[in-house]
Amino acid sequence: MKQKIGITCYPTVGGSGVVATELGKLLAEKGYEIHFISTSLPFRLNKTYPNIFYHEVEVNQYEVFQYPPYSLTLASKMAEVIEREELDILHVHYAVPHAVCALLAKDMVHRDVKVVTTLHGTDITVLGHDPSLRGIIRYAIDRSDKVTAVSKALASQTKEMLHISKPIETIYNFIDERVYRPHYLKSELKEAYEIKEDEKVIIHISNFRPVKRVIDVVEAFSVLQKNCNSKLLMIGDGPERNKSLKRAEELGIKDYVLFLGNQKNIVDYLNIADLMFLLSEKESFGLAALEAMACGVPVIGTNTGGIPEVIVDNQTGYICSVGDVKAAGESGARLLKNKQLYEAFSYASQQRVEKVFASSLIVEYYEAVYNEA
Ligand code: GMT
Repeated sequence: MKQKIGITCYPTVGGSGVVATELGKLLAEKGYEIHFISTSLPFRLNKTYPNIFYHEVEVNQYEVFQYPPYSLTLASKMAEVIEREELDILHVHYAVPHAVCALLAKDMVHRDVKVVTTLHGTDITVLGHDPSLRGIIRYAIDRSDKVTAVSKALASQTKEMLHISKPIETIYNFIDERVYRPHYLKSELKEAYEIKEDEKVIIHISNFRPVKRVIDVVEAFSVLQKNCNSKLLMIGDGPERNKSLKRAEELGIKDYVLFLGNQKNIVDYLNIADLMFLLSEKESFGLAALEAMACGVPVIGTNTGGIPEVIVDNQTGYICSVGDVKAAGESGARLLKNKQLYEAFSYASQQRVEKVFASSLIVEYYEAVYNEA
């Protein structure tokens, strides 16, 4: 019989929530019983599945607490669901607080549930530097039955930073290839945005946090734009949006940069794009790059975290140093102007997704982890 699996993630927009939800959906399609335990319905859970259940964690504010007790409420809900639904596995995304909550829940119940923790980055690359949290992150990793990380870079960084000897298995992000593929609706959507037929489309998709270096994206585009007739689509929203808009004004390229905010049908935008910029200073994997590559869009990325494990330099895109906007812009323009080279990169991008990041492969890796646990 297939295991019963509880999944906890941040259900709002974000790569980790996407990976957790898509994994739950694919496991459900393979016959597993899946129980999402989170504060709201994961946003990608957009279809009905008879074997997917959702257990809401209701975090209340009490006068006696200065802060709402999210972690305690979650641990308590996890314990309740483990016992009532007879879960075999709790797969939690993020070491803090989710793995800590899962370990607490495991301790509360009379059932040998196994805890599988997936590290997505921020818990290590940001929180791991905080001396007040290092101990609890190390505890969460050491006590989990199995730990996975979304890139080799993240796995080794975690081991080094936190002095962890426990094996951390790398399982890459994946995409649903039924959704992320070339659609060829280029001309209609381009027209809707008044992008001319011969103009190239550069795309950036992120949450506009400072680590994403969206100002670099605008600056790199400004270099590219000098050599190649093009427009930049900035998709997403976050703290650096206004600064990047201001930078576009300063550089005199405001009319060529379209800030579209958060969008649902990302695949449609990827299908009018010719090139993606992902110029982060920290990025444990870069799911947005993978989604672009699946649609045949080469990516220019930075030499940081897991990005070089996704983009093969000089084959599916280019890798440049963090902050080197000149190299990013110039290599982008060169690629877009060489039709033959561009087509080879586009094809190689799709091939790489099929061979290395296919959802069927990645789901099997997670199943093996569950069985080992
Ligand atoms: O990129 C973000 O800021 C969102 C973050 C998240 O928690 O969803 O994404 C992280 O997890 C994704 C899924 O594993 C990775 O593809 C992203 O690279 C990673 N983000 C960072 O490391 C900054």
